[in-house]
Amino acid sequence: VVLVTQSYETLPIELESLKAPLQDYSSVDNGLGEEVVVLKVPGLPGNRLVYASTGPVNRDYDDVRRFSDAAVNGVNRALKAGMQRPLLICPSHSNYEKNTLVAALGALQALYMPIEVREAKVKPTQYKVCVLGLWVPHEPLGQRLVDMASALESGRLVCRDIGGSDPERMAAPRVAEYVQNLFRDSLVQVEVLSDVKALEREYPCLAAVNRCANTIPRHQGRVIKLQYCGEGPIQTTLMLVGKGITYDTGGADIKAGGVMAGMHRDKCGAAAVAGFFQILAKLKPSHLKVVGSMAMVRNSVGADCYVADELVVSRAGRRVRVGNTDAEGRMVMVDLLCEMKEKAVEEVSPQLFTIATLTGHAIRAMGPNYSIIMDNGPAHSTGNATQWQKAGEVLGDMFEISSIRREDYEFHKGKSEYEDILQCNNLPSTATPRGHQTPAAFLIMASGLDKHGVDSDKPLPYSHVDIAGSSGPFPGVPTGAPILAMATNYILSNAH
Ligand SMILES: *[C@@H]1O[C@H](CO)[C@@H](O)[C@H](O)[C@H]1NC(C)=O
Ligand SMILES: CC(=O)N[C@H]1CO[C@H](CO)[C@@H](O)[C@@H]1O
Ligand SMILES: [Zn+2]
Repeated sequence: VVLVTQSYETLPIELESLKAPLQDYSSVDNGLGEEVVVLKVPGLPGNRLVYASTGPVNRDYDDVRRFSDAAVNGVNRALKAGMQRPLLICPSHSNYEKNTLVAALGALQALYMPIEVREAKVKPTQYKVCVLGLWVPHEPLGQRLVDMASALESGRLVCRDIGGSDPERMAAPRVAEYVQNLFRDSLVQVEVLSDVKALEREYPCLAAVNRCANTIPRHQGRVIKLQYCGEGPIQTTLMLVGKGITYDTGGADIKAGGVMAGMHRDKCGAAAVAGFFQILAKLKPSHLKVVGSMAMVRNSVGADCYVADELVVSRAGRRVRVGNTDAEGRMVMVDLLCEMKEKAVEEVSPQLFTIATLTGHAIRAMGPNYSIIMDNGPAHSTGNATQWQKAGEVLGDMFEISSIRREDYEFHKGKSEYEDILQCNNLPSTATPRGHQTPAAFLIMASGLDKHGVDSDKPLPYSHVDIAGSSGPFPGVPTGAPILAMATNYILSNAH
């Protein structure tokens, strides 16, 4: 038994029997509320109890992540103790409607095994545990909890597999293969574009980044298109573009001084898009249509790499001056966003998104554990960023909100007659004021979304999501941000 709770004093009546041993133990250890402890409790399954307290949950500044953090610690301790069949008990808490599910997701995060390890070991008997049990007071609650935790976790697993794996295992062609296998016989349609001529024609900014990697067959870029269409009349259409840089060397403005390590994680935006589709495939929400594009490209250095100063004409017909090849994320997404914009006019209530580990500045600004969301005019006027932030709080997938301002547009205006738009300055985002906001303005300008503002004939709500901070630590395992917030906002809110 792994018990995750704020305080054993307030355990519900069904768990009364766990109180006495904890009371007894607390008489010799004041640290019970802070450290994870293992107690011998005769009569319990396995005769032992792991107690992982959340500590006091301060409603002024704490949030439901206290429960997932405690579950991670509890399960890790259980693994150390050699438990093969942990039963997670996290009784409900009056301030957090979904704290039990959040704890279950924390436990599952701790039990994740990287795809490289799974593929090398093959035998399920070598997984971290045989089974994870979840305790609930009534059986029907249990089925719902298991279904929900399994569906959400399967999406995060896909996200971690793609986002967390090394640049060869998850090179673009192999990501395409993984995604095709994953969605075979599901409601998600997959289309993979690999023809370099077609990529150059349809997505010139993406093709510029891909030019160097394209000389090495196993590193060649892919655009992976996904589509899900739920039953019943469609009420909302989500259009998602994910950044999938399988490795970011920085290009010829190369990442120097030891900052290149970890850059296989630059594909976590596209990985999140795939993960969200996996949740759609499992939960099959009605009235919802989702269209996704994963921009899988390697930003390599070599004789044919794109360089600063080049002029590239975007799909929307804007002449873009490359300022820094390390600003490749916006390049690979912008023409896919433009294509979404073209399609959006035929969709029911479309909402467009880019999801990307885009800027170091996002981490500088908000710290490592927060996604940042920024609305364009139409999305801002309906309060979409605020809605995402609220949805994120339910399962502990946290957001900060930023605003796109006039300075951000000004920053990307062409500096001479040669170009309409400047892609980037010559500094890293961390050394640039408003370094995480300006790329959103670039994406709006170079995709032509600026023609779909609040005052236009056809306003299109668009939000840019920067997950550079929240995607997870390296070394370490990707978090799966922001798919829990997305699932809460667009699937769970309708289903229950
Ligand atoms: C981010 O969250 C993790 C997990 O809760 C925690 O271990 C880490 O200390 C946090 N980082 C910062 C800088 O707060
Ligand atoms: C909370 C909120 O108003 N969300 C909005 C997000 O954008 C779509 C499309 O414009 C609206 O329909 C939602 O109401
Ligand atoms: Zn880069």
